[in-house]
Amino acid sequence: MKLYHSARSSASYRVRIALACKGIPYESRLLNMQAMQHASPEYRLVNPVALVPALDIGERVLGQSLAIIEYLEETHPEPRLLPPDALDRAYVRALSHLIACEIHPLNNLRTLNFVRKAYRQDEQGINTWYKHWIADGFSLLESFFAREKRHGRYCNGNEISMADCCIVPQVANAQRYSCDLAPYPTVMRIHDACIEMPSFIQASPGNQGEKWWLSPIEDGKR
Ligand SMILES: N[C@@H](CCC(=O)N[C@@H](CS)C(=O)NCC(=O)O)C(=O)O
Repeated sequence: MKLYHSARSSASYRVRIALACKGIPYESRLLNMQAMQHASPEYRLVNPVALVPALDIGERVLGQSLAIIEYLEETHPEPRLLPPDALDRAYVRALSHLIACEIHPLNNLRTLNFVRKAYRQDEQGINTWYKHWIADGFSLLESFFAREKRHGRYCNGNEISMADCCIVPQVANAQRYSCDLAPYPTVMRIHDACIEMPSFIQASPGNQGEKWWLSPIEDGKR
């Protein structure tokens, strides 16, 4: 398998955590998003929607981090990232979607670039936007935890799940923008417990190196 990803992309980080938790080996194809490599014609040959991550499994290239994690779960069931009980699974998926669908897109690169350009915002304006949507989304997460009462050391009791693969990268993004995370103690407690684990350390942005992907020819995409 080849994973096309970017070190600080939270959607990529989700998939790296899942791969590391399951101990699945892969070749890293690191894209430099600051250099807009994800939008290059070369990368569009790999993934026409110009987003990371993408997982090349040989006969197909898979996109969308949660779809990739669910694929990995079905093909490599142990250790599991989705619980055996249907209601628990719905809970884990709801939490994952809350992060991936309600929080992440509002602060994605192209969203921020659009706000910057179309509304003529400087870095201070972008920071205000970013912090607003993090505070809004993290409050939703705290309310969700408070109502469901299914969390323990991790999002779903004491077992790592797909929701943990989502919460840690989202916190990393918020920390990068110096958001105040003190009002979200449950989120932070779960985050702090997860990042001690070797699989989360292995998947972290700081451990991805800086060997950028350059050659679609080498990857057989031309
Ligand atoms: N829903 C997608 C989101 C993928 C995504 O938006 N990735 C970001 C990096 S975290 C990206 O490629 N952004 C490029 C852009 O916004 O132009 C997933 O979960 O894979």
